[in-house]
Order: sequence, then C-alpha cells, then structure tokens
Amino acid sequence: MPHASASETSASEMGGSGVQEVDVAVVGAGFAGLYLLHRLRRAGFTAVALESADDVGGTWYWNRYPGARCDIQTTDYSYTFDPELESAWKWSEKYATQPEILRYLGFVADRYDLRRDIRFGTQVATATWDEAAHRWLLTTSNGAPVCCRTYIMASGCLSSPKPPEIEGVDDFKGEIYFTGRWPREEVKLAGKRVAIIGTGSSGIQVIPMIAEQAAHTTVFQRTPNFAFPAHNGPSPVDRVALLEKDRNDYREQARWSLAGVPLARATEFSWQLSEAERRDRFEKALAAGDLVVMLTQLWADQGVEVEGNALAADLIRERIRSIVKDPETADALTPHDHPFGSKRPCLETNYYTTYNQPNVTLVNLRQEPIKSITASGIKTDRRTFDVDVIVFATGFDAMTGAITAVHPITGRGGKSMSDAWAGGPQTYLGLTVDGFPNLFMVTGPGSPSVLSNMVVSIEQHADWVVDRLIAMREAGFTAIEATETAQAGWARHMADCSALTLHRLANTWYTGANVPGKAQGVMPYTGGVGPYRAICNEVVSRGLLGFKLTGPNPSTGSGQAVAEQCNDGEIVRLQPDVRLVLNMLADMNLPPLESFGAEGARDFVAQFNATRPAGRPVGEVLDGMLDGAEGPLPYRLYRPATGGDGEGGPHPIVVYFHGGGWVLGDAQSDDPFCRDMCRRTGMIFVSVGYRHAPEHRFPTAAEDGYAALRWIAEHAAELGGRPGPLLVAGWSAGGNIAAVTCQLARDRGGPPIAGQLLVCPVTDCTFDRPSYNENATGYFLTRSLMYWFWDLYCSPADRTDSRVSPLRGKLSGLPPAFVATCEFDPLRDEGIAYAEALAAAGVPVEQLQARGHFHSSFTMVDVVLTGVDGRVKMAEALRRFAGQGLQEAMPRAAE
Ligand code: N01
Repeated sequence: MPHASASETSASEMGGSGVQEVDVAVVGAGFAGLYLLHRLRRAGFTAVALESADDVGGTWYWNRYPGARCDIQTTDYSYTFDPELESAWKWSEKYATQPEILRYLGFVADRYDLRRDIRFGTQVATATWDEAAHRWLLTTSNGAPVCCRTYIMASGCLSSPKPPEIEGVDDFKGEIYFTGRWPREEVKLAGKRVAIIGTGSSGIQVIPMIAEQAAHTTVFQRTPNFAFPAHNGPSPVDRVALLEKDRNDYREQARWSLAGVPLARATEFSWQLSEAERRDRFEKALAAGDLVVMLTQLWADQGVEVEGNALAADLIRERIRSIVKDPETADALTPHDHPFGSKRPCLETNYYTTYNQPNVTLVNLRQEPIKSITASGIKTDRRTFDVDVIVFATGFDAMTGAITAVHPITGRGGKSMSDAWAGGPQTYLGLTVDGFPNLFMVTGPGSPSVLSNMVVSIEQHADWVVDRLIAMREAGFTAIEATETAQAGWARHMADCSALTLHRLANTWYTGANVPGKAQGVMPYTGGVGPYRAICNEVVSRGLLGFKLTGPNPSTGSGQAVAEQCNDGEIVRLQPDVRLVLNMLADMNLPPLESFGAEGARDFVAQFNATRPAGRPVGEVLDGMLDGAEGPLPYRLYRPATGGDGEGGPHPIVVYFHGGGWVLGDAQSDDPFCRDMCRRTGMIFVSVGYRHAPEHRFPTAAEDGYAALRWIAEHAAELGGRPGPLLVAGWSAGGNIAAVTCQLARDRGGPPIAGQLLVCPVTDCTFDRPSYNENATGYFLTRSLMYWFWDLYCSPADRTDSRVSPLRGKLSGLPPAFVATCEFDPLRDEGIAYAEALAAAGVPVEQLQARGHFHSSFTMVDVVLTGVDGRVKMAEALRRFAGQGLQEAMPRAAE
C-alpha cells in the first residue's frame, strides 16, 4: 500500500517539527522520479518523491486512453542503468501498450523498493528557497511540508493538460474525457455518438480505437499531422539481435546518438540521390515503422532544408491519398502547413483506414471552426453535431507547464519562476535556472528531452545531477546555481542550434504556440543527444563552467564555511556544426599540416577534400587555360543553370582565387564554395589556378592573379560573361590575392572591377593582433601553419610590399568591398583592420563578423550549414556590386 509506507517514512523523518527533512525532494514518480530515487538512495542521500497520482507511472499513469502506446521501440524505451533489470523484464511488443509500460514501472518501483520514499496523492503547493539555510521549503496539498537541500522537478514534459479553450464546455450534458486524464475505470462507448477534438499523437492513437466501438465517431481536426504506420507486433528480430549482440555497446551508442536511439543520420543529400533511390529509401523507412528511422534515415537535408524536406513530405502525402478513399477527406488529412518533422510526427495503426468507415466523419476546422460546445454537442460555424461523448485530445502546456503552471516557485531574493520565464523558459543546459539555487529539472526546456528517446535523456540528467550532488557533498558546498553569463550563452547556443532545423517554421507545442498567450520559441535543445551529453560532460571537466558554488552560510553557524567557487563563462561559443567539425578533427589527432612538407600537405588536403559531399550541380563546369604572368594557368569555370540578364546569360563574371596559404589548394579544393556561390549569385565563377610557393615565391601569386584578371576581362564574351566590369573574390590567401589584384588593377590601368569579396583574407604580415594569440591553436588554421605559409611564400624583406600585405598599400579608389571575418580565426583581426582601413579611405565597405565561426566555415559548404547565412549575404553583396537585384533561386538553409 503506497500511502501506508509513505506516511510511515514521513513520520519517522519529521523529527517532531512537523516538517519532513530530507536531502532531496523530487516531484514525480514516473520514469525520471523513480530512477532519481534509486540513484539518490544508493548515493546515501535521504530523499522523498511527491507524486500527485496514487501510484507510480507519471505520463503512463495518466494517459491511459485506448490505444495509448509508446512510439519509441521498447528495445530502446527501457531503463539501461542495471543489466539485471534488463534481463529480468521482457517486453511483449515492439511498441508496448500503456498498461504494459505501467506494469514495467511498477515492477521497477518494487524491485528497488522505491515506494517507501514516495508520498502518493501529494502535490507541491509552493516551493520557496531559504537563502540563509540553503534549503528549499515545500508546502504540499497533503501532509507535512518538506524541507530539502535540493529540489528536483521530475515532473515530465507533457503532464499539464491544456484547457479546451472552447466556449460552452460546461454546458455540455454528455460525458467529457481528456486523453491526458483518462479515467481508470472502463469507459463504455459502444452505441454512442462520440466527438474527438485533436489529431496529434494522442488523437491519432485513440481515434481508431474509439471508431471500433462507437456508433458514430466525428473527428474535429484543426491541423493534419504527418503519420505513418507503426507496424506493431513483436520487436523486430534485427533490432533485438543488434541489442543482444553487445548490449553495452548498443546502449552506449544510443547515449551518443542524435535522438537516443543508435542510428546515425543519413549522410547523402537528397540531390545526390535519384528519384528512384529516394523512393526506395522512403519505402524501407516506411516498412521499418519507426519514427527515428523516418526522421533521420532518408537523406541528410530532410531535417535542415526546406527543399530536401519537401521531397520526404510529398512521399508521405502520397501515401495518405492512396489510403483514404474520399478525396475531400484525404485532402483534409494531408498536411501542408509545416515541414515534415517540425511538428511531432506520429505512428499510426489503422488511422487513415478508419476514415473509410461509413460511421466516421472528419470535420475540417480550417473550413468550419468550432463556434461553441452546447448542451447537446458541438457547433461549428456551418453545422451542429449532436453527440453523447466529447473526447479532448487537445494536448498539453508542454515543457514549462509542469514547472510553472503547477505551483509558485520562489528563488533567491524572492524571484518568481513564472516571472523569470515570462518571456519563455531561460535555463542553463535545460537543467538549472539562474536565481534558483539547488533546483534541477530533469529533461527541462533547453535539453534534448522531447526530441529524444526520453529514457536515455532522463538517465543522463539524473546521473549528471546526482553526480554533482555527490561532488558537492564531498567538497562541502551547499548551494549550486547557474550564472547569468552561462544562461545567456546557453540561450544563444540554443538559438544557433534551432536555426539549423525546421522546428521554428511550425506552430507547435515545441515552440509554445499551442497555448494562447504563451511566449514562443523552440523549447527543446535541437543539437542532439550525443552533442548535448558531451557539453554536459565538458561543463564538469572545465571546473563546473557556468556555475557558482557556495558553502554553508557562516552567519547561520551551521557547518564549516567553505570558500565560494565561481567559474563563470559560456560553455559553447562556437556554432554547433563548427563545434562538431572541430571535435571530429581533434579526435583524428592529425599531425600539424606543416609537418608534411608542401607536397605532403597538398596530398593530404586533396585526400581530405575527397571525403566531402560532392558540390551541388550548376549549369556547366568547364576547365580551360588562361595566360598567366609567365605562361598558361589552368582555370575552372562555373556557369549558372539559368538567370543572367537574359535566359542562360550572359552573366556577370567573378574572378575567384582559392585559399591555401599561397602553397596549397586548387579549383577542386574550393569547388563546393564556387558552386554554391555560382548558384546563389547567378554569376559565372572563374576559379584561377595561380602558381604556388615554395616553387614560385612572392610575388608570383599576386602577378598571376592580376594577369588572370586581365585575360578574363579580355575574353569575357567568349566565356559567356556580361560585358562590363568584373568582380573579384577570394578566400584566405585567395582573399589576399583578390585584394591585391584590385590594387594592381587600379594602379595599372584596369581592367575595371565592380566589387571585391574578401572572405577571411590575409591582409598584413604582422602576427601581433589579438586574434593571432586567441585563436593560435584549436581552430584548424593555426598560427604556426600561417608562419609556415608566410615563410614558404615570402622572405621577411618583402613582406611589407603591398602585393602581399595589401593593408600597407594605398586604399583609396578601390572597388566597393564585402569583407567577411570569423570569430575563431587567427586572421580575424587583420580582416577587420582591412575593412576599417578601406572605409577610412572612402571605399564603400560592408563587413560580416561571423560569430562562432572558424576560418573554413564559409567554404565547408554542406558541412558547416550555419555558414549559409553568411554566403547569402556575400551573394547579395556581389549582386549589388554588379547592379543586380536579389536572386530568388536559392533558399537559405533552413527556410
Ligand atoms: O497533443 P498535441 P497530443 N480546437 O498538442 C488540437 C506525446 N505523445 O496529446 O495542431 C481544436 O500534439 C491541435 O490542433 P493544432 C507526443 O510527443 C506521445 O496529441 O494546434 N483543436 C492538435 O491536433 C505528442 O506530440 C504518444 O492546430 C485543438 C491536438 O489538438 C505529445 O505527447 C502518444 C484545440 C493536440 O495535439 C502531445 O500529443 C500521445 C482547439 N481549441 C502523445 N486545441 C506516443 O505515442 C488543440 N487542438 C508515445
């Protein structure tokens, strides 16, 4: 009997004061609360869980509507902390029913004797931080208040049902049910007329079950969802075999995966696959009946680019139309208003076929909105539907509701959590909140939570929190709190991550859009489970970065005073994909590029580039030869598919110089960048194969650059180019050559140049600007590599020559410039200095100082997707220089 054991515990721990004193209080006895209790107890903490239900289960206690099941396979939707537990429990199906999951959680509670520390039927009424005592005081709806050092919200992300927001609900004389609060006793629907409002995951699961029993089922749908078959049954043998082959490895892979299931994202882009190949992948994903497979295994751009996403969405739409017989109903059930995956997709069992039943009606609320609920049913602005039962499958005040809407939480200095989150949830790591010491949230907003296999995320959070509590106890600290800087940095990182996805393009409960008046923004962390885990671990390895720890308050005389520790800072300053690339490079533990020698370094770069995604298609790519300063030089020309002044051209020409420190690189090395810019600008790019050091030292590259410019100007018409001034562009040392070429063209009588694009350019020969020290190592282009490049190209005596240090040249009278620099690049400050000096000399200049980027961000097309915005701006600048309007052909990555 849960109540009996809870009251025995509390009586013994109250010490006569009427307050239950524990180290840790946990809200909730679902997956998170149970595991927390287990871990806390094993770590020697006293703990109590406060649970409003009268048994364990959390979500799986409340959501007991017919058809409720998990939609992550049970092989993965299980605790992993104890191998013996794993072998003691056998799931009967691929997707277990709610009763089976509830039995599992009861089994876990019994196996670890957890019920004795759970106070059932108890809600927290208020939670208040006592700064003097470094403790939380909780008042409860039932029984003694609780005084605890640490307060952990394990209250779930989807546990606060949303009110119906429809006028007249109280007038209805029939039965009303909420899927999220389904009664324990059997609900008899046979022979009744049932209305269901809502077609999210709950609606899609419950509708076929109700339609099996009810005399007539009327579904009121506002937004259709993407759903595909669950193919439930026994767990697939291949998945089980994989798990059983090496359980530890399987679980470990899940912990470091994208979504908490051991599946790596597809690496091929949609445009690298033929239509037949794409369909084949889709059919296989469909046959798998698995959300994570469908969301990650089709093609690499399905979740990040609208075009790639639309290809997947179309295939799902096609399937809906092939099942639902009535074309109008099929049309209404087909989603068009959000990218696939941006709103939670669903697994279905007989959902679409249900609409072929004669006793099922779909009401499209987009065409006839509900006006009110009446005594006898539901009135739309066109019709009245008399019903006996209304089922609300209308969802939840997700993620924040279970934290703020349930009880007032008052932190340090009387700060209210509802006020702190009035503009949307602010957290550090989705675990803690500045101003609320010793308060933790399991799978809170700002963590992967609902975008992951919840069990994996719950275990990670519970472990992280309990490990911190153990460490604090050992060190004598009694309070831990996130700093303002850390929290603000996390908000920026969250925004950077979500800019990479399509979630922000849909109005969903992920963004708070389903609750009227709720602040909007993508609430879960979209950067993936594995990267998130790495960040949490890094916070610890960097001395609890972003946290302030304090010891007992000496004025209270309790305990020994311990020095404060505050390691302030932001845990992620890089763009999320830049961080992944740099981590991958660090893991490869490569020797410094300069140690290979020039030939070896060229081979290495060529091999490295061969592993990149192939560049995107353009109208035409052709190789040719032009006249350099002392003989022929190769070039590669990229022609846009369409556009230009007339259909197919002529197009403005951009003379492009590749990067590589005057030593490395060629047309191939910068091929993806040239293709991308050709597509974005609608211009011809001619990538010049200038000669390299050390075989050809200064000023060869500069003179080749200028000679190439002249030749291209003279042959513009033959190349299909538009008559008139050329444009010049380059990256890194190529940016140096571009800048120098503009100066030489001005001084040597042309040819005229309409504008220059300098991307992370080398502009000066000194190494004393701050970026050379701040970014000396760790960001791929190192200071020592730059020293080496300079030594190979240019002797010290020549270095102040403006043909290699354009910053030292005359700057007036140069063409308008766009100068892009990256925060984590040794060359950052000399690029900025050049832009500022150009502006001071009266040259029109636009600057892009790219936050969180590194030297290669813009040229690693289709790898560093956050570089897209910068390339969009570059393309816009080139088009302005050429006197052209904005190009419509290319979308940004995530629009
Ligand atoms: O809630 P939802 P849910 N008038 O918010 C509609 C998880 N889950 O309970 O989209 C008319 O998704 C609303 O319409 P719209 C899963 O993560 C998992 O179904 O706002 N309609 C929508 O159609 C899921 O995403 C499983 O236009 C109104 C529906 O109600 C999350 O829980 C099973 C309305 C609400 O859909 C929530 O799912 C179930 C109104 N006033 C749930 N208000 C598994 O399989 C809302 N709607 C594991």
